Amino acid sequence: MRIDVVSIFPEYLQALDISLIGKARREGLLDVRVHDLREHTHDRHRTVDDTPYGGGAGMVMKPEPWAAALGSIAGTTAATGTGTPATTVEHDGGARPLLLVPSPAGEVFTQAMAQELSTREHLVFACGRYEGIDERVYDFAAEHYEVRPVSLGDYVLNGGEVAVLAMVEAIGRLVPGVVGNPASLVEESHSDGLLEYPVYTKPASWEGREVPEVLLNGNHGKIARTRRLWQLERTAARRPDLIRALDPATLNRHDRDALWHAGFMIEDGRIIDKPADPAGE
Ligand code: 6GU
Repeated sequence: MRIDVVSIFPEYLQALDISLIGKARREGLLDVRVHDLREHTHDRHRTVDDTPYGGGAGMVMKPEPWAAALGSIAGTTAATGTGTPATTVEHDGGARPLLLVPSPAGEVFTQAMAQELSTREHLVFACGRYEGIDERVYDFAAEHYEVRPVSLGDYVLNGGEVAVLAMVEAIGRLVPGVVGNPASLVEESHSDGLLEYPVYTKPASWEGREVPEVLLNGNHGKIARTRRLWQLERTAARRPDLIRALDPATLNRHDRDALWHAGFMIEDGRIIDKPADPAGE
């Protein structure tokens, strides 16, 4: 998989040299290329921003450097600014690369999205700073890319770089060969719509705290059922929104029983909150 990242702070992306993603790059599984947006400026100050039309706080990223950077990555000649239409050179993979634009105004990035993106040939990330990138850049980019604004969640970062680190790690680890033991991708949080069950290691007794007995006696059927129960209990307590989003058809009798005890019920093929008990027990 090829991943290009465009940023005015390429040093931020140095974290992609280390750990699992760094190793995958050295092994040739991930071809990650970081680009400095300022390389695509032509003035002495290497200007990438300007004041917003219509007024308002902060600065907006200028379109020309973005067009040049994204155009060159897409294998095209960027618009010249003289009215000459861009000359399109066919992208090698056939399918257009995907341009992911980190933004708190984007669609929320999820494990399901990471799964989908991990099958793509070429991802490009455009890290905005300041109040954002001139909106016309997205329209321009749509001639060469499939454009998708993505958000990590409902909070604001100063720029896209930290979000790209998170997304490249989430996507890259799903690329075949990047994680040594693929089984570890199966039983982790969000892979089945639930949070992961709690895990324990030696010693069995530590600081007066015991590892749950069921894990010690080798009854693997019972362990699997207990772990599933723990997943449902933990998800109900921490992320009731994920419980409500489950398909009841995927739940067995034990699951339904656990969810009943956690305050949920199934009605008309949907999982809903159990009404408060009027007797008030
Ligand atoms: Cl992806 N970018 C920025 N700048 N802020 C964010 C975000 C992304 N996700 C949440 N907040």
